[in-house]
Formats: sequence, C-alpha cells, structure tokens
Amino acid sequence: PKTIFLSDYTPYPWTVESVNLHFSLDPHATRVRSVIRFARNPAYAGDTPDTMFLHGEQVKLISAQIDGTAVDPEVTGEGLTCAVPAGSFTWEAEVEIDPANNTALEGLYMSNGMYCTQCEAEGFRKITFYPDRPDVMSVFTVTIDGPHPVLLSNGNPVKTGEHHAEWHDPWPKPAYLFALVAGDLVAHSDTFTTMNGRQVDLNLYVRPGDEGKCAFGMGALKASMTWDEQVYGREYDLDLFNIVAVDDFNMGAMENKGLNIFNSSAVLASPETSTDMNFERIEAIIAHEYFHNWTGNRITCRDWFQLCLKEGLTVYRDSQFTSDMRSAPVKRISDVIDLRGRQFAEDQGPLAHPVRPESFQEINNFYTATVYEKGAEVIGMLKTLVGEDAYYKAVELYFDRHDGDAATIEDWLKVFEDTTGRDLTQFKRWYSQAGTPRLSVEESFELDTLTLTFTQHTPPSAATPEPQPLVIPIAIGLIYPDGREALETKVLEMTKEVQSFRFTGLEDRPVASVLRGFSAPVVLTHDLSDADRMLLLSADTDPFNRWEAGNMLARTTMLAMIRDGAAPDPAFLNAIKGIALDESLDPAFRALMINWPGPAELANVLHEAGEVPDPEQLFTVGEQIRDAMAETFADAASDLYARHSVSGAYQPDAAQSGKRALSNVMLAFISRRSGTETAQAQFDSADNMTQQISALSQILRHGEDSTALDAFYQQWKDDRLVMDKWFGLQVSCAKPEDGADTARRLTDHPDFNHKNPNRFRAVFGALIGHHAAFHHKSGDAYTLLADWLITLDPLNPQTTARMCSAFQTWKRYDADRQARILAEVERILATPDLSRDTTEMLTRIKG
Ligand code: HT7
Ligand code: ZN
Repeated sequence: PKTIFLSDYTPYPWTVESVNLHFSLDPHATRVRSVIRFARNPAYAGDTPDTMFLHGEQVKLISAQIDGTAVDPEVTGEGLTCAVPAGSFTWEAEVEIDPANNTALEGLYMSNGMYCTQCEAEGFRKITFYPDRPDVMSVFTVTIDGPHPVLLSNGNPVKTGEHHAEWHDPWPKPAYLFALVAGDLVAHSDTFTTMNGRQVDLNLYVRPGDEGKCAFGMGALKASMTWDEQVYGREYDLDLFNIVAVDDFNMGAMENKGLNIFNSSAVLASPETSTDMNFERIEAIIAHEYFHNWTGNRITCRDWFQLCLKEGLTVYRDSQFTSDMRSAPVKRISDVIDLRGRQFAEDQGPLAHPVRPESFQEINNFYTATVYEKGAEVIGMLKTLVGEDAYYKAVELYFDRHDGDAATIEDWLKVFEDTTGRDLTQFKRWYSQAGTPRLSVEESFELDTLTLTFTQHTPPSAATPEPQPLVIPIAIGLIYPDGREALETKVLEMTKEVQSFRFTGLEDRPVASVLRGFSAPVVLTHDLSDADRMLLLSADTDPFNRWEAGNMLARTTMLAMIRDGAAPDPAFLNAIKGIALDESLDPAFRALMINWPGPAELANVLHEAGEVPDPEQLFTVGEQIRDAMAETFADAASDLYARHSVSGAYQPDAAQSGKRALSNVMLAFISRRSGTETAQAQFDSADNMTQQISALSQILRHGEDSTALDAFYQQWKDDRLVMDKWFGLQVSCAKPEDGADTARRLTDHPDFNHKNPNRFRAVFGALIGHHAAFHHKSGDAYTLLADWLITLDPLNPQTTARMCSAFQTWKRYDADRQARILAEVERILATPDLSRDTTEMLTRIKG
C-alpha cells in the first residue's frame, strides 16, 4: 500500500467552479450524471498539466465528455486520467454504481431500503469521478429521481416533488460534505429563529415508527444553535437544517452541509428505550455535528493531515457546550477518565501518532482518540495559556480570516499569534510530537517559601524518536493543612525540561494541588503522602483535583492489594462514604467519587511501572473492592438508594440523572450483599431504560435465573437499539471464563447481524471492554474476535480496522498472552485480500 506524506502536499491544478449532479436511483444500477466546470488554479505553482486525474473507485464509467466531445480516459481501480484542454473546461460523465451491494457503508449505500451516503473521508469517489480532496471546494446543485417520497441533499430545496427533487447548496464545499438521502421517511419538524431574525426550518427524518424518539434530539439541536450564537457568535447559514437517522452507520454521525446523517443510536431517544448516558451522548453528538457547520464546513481542512483542525476544535466546543448544559466538573472528570482510557492507551502503544499525523496509508484509521480528544486538549491548553478573552478574540479572527478556506494548523496558530503577540513555535510541538508526556514534581519548603521543581519527559516512540520539551500549562493551587486555601488557581507556564517555581509568604507548609482541572494531557507523578491526598480529597477547591486525590488513593489501595495482598484502608473507604453521604455535593459528582479505577487503567499503571498485569488478579481485586465498598455502605446503601430514587416524570437532565447514577451504585452494593430482590423490584416497576437496565445488570451479575433477561427480550425484541443493549449486557455481565462463550452464543442468535455495525459492536465492543474476559488465559476471546474480524473485513473494512485496536495493548501482558495475540494478528494478516485499512492497523500494532 502507498504511504501518503504531509510534506508532499501540493494544490490541485484546477479549481472546480460548479458541480451539477443528477441521480437516477436504483438499488443495483444507480446512474450518476455529473457536469463539472474546471478552471486553472492560480495557486498551483508551475504549468497546468495536460492530463487530469479524477478519483473514482467501484464506479463504472458509462460515458465521458469534455466540452461536449466524447473522451476515452484511462481508468484504473483508483480513478481515471484524461487529456484536458489548457484553459477552463466542462467535464461531463455518466457512471453506474451498486448501492445495494455496498456493505462498506462508504459512498452511496442502502440501509433498510433507504439510500444514504457517507463521504468523509474519501467516499465521494465511490459515487462518481471527482477530485476527492478537501481543498477542492465547489458549489453543488443536485437533482434526484427515485421511487421514494423523501429525496434530500445538501443546501436549500429548489424543487421537491414525490419522485423528483432539486437541491442547491450556495456554500462552496469539499466533496466529503456531500450527502444524499432517499427513503420512506417521516419528519419531526420545528423552526429556529436566528440571532438576526432569519427563520430556519428544522427536520429530523426517521423511519416510520420512530417518530416518538425525536423530541429530545430536536431540543438538543435548538439548544446547540442558541449556544453557538451566544458563545461563539456563529449563526446558521441556510434556510433548512435536516438530520436523518440511519441504522447502518460506521461512526456516530456526519456533519454534511445542511444534511447531517446520524447513526440512529446517536439521535433517537425516549425515556423508555434510552439511558441517561444515551441522552447525554446524543445531546453531545448533535451539538458536535452542528458546531461543525462553522468549524469544519465554513472553514474546512486543506488536507486530511489537518483533521484535528476541525475535529479537535469541534470536540473542544462540544465539551464546552456539555459543561454549560450540565455539570462542568462532572464533564471534565468524565472526559479525563475517557482520555486516559482511550487516548493514553493509544499514545503509549504501537499506534501512537501526533495530533497532526505526518503520514498515513488509510485516512479512515486516523479518526482516533489522539486526533479528536488530544486535539481538543491542545485547544484547551491554548485557551488556558492565552486566557479566555484572547481565546475568543483569536477564534473570531479565525472565522473572519478563513471563512470559505481549506485551512491548516499553521493558519489556526497564526490567529493566536496575531491576537496575542505570542510566539507559538514551541507550543506547536503538541501537534507534531506523539506520546504522552510524563511530568514529575519535587517539592521543597524553607521558611515561608515553597519551591516546586517540575521535570518533563516524553518517551521516544517510532512516531517521535526525539521528543523535545513542550509548553505545559500547569494550573496549581495551595491548601494549608487546616483546609484553608493558601493560593487560588494560578497557571504556571513550563517550557523547559526542568523548571522551578517559587511561592513565598506562606504561613505554613501547604499541600500543592497540581494540574488542577487536568490542565495538560500528561501523566503526573507527584509523591504526596496518603494524608496529603486525604486533605485534597476533603478540602481542594478544584473539583477535578478533589476527585483526582480520591482516584490516586484508590489506585494506591488497589495496587497494594495486587502487589502485597494488603487490605483496603477502612479510613479511606469511610472518607469516600462521607463524600457519598454529603448532600451538599452534586449526586453525579458523588457517584463518580465512588467509582474505582477499572482493570484497564490498573493494567496500564502496572505496565508503566515495569510489571506484568494479570487480568484474572485484576478482576479478583476489583471484586474484593466492590465487596469492601458494599460492606462499608452496609448501613447507608438502602437509605441513600431510597433518598435518590427519582419520583415524578422522567427527565434526562443532569439533576435527575445524577440521582439515578448514585442510587444505582447503591443498588449494586445492595445486590452484592443481599441478593437481587431490590433489583427485581426496580426492574418490575421501572418506567425508564436507565432504571430497567441497571436493575437487569444486577440481576444478571448476582441472580440465578434468566427470567428477567427473557422478559426484557420479549418486551424489546422489535426495538433494534434496545436489542443492542440486550446483546451487549450479557457479555459485560458474563463471568470472565464465560465471556467468549457468551459472545459466541450471541453470534448464533437470529437477531445477530454482523453487517450492522451497531450490533457487531454491541457484542464485540462489550467483549473487548470486559478486560478479564477478553484477556482470559484460554485465549478464546482473541480467537473469536479474530474469526469475526476476518469475516467482517471484506464487507466493512472501516469497522473491522477500528476493532483491531483491541489488540494494541498486547505488549503489556505475559509471554503466553502476547504469543496468543500475535498469532491471531498474524492469522488475520495472512487472510487473502485483506483490506488496506485492516492491514495498516495490524502492521502498526505488530510494530
Ligand atoms: N466528521 C465525521 C467523521 C467521519 C465519519 C462519520 C461517519 C462515518 C464515517 C466517518 N468517517 C469519518 C464525524 C465527526 O467527527 O463529526
Ligand atoms: Zn467531528
């Protein structure tokens, strides 16, 4: 496979002035006619070539003309090459494609009888021949003939009839933002009046039967539109904003201009079928895709190496939105848990790459936690360094200066340099260096002065063999032993490998609260005593570091159990109980405080310390901790459970969902100690999915029979999103030794369909997420996953390749597990005609 390098970028020799597309829809023989007006690109250095290359894959060329004269281009599996005239010219072509056989879900494909598209990153080339690169932007007009009542494309409708529609999108866009949908759909409609008084029609199109699951998504869309006006001054720019829900989709959603397409799991919600976590995720994804209208669509990426320009910024914006809509501390803590779990694992393993990668074989493999989540952290650091006002000024300049552009990270950083006068040369290393920096801090105290000496070190990796020091914003505060704050949050700017900061005029030796709010995505080593951590746990004014103190104590406790068989310290367990009982605190925050580090986090910590994690032992220690917690809460769990049970109508808001989170942790403690009676009662009376599924999970873990599981199936067998939960839960709740068998048995179930990514992920995502089951010493789970990846790869390379990341942590484990994983990786790699996607992932994982 060919490797593409950032350093090889050159502009396309032509600009595309306009694109007219006509679709005649047919499941196996859709015809696409294109009329594309090309002109010389003044930004192209050198003579314009006399042949033109257009991307095209799996499209059959029927006819082609240039300026009305038939031409006969040379066609390969990747595109076509054709002689072209010197100046402007018009390319016309007709091609045929086969959407019904498109199981890769990229390009134009069918899902439950409905046509839909997915063009990011390089799917448009599966629709017709085109310069399919993000820096080629054009105005699209689209006509559609098809046997469906609803025919949609980007922009504003020009004509819409029963079997014919015409759409015009006035905003120049790259082909990856093109979209088309045709189906027998129903709309949930509303309107939004923008800050300048323009009325926008809003529609959420769904399959008949799903109308009752639209109201929340529509509300989230309107809230996002208002928020982007109020916080970033961004107004929507078309007369219409459409969202379509589709069942077969590789990712969460796609920000096509004016026609967002969503995985139905990322938009459809009702109290009876969706959990609180589903509602929160849906709200965030709707916001994310909507925010892309400015950060991604109006200003797009010059090339795919700049992916973090739109994704990092948009993730940052959606996290701001969620913080504003819900609880900022809870959002921050949850984001950091997620970052450490997914992004750190990536950055510390064989798949490590910079936020802006410098080479790739398959761009679909780079929609990663590093590009998205570390990319968002980099924006957060920039904001911390320049301050709130300068941040918004710089972003305003970015919108003014680059509206309509295909931009780069250099453009992004330049607006910050121009508004603040700062030199961001060193800061830019966050975009070019892979690896998680390690930051350690040493303290010394003399008279009234505390000196903090920080050392930074980024471990070299294949992607970055010689890392250089980064600019690290370190937010700190100081707390006196009596709990008073000695210093409010202050941001230190670390630029050197080793750097000291002094704090004078102190009454007493304080405890330093370092990296408040997790102000940089680093691994911090700070040798605090347990007593110091206990102080921060009870008195830190920074909610993130309060949680972090508890998390570090929990880590230490579990590591001591693993290493020395030590019993957990009752004082610490009681301190956590004290927080759980503290009614002055948000229940959602309290629920997070009771949460102990999971086995994947512990495995990583052990690996970092040069030890080999034993998944079975990690599982046992997790069980012991849950037993100890259940004992600690023996006299309080029932009362806390009852006090936080929500009465009245279900609301998916932060207040109610926090209470449910806390009460369901108590339900777990009760079930562990006293059996499943309370869980069964909750299951029987539940009027919402959060309560029903939490109860079911306790019944599966601690109960004896499958009555509730069967009842759940009977109740929900016609709801595909709930059935995904039914599949996943059985794997998550299985005993480690039964995990692979449970997953295997579920793949034989008549409702299992590996072609549907949601169902495939329900089973195998759950298996991968069940650490002790996936890494069971038999190696059965490795083999089962490999078998199914081999089956799925020819049908859907994108989803297969993403799932391969389950194997990225192989080096952490013992020689036997390593050998078993590597054998499966080799077996997959030896499969004839393995996709480029999967080949690249596994080759990188092998190292
Ligand atoms: N920008 C989108 C990324 C994307 C995608 C979405 C659906 C299917 C395949 C895809 N490949 C890339 C989604 C986002 O970040 O908002
Ligand atoms: Zn995005």
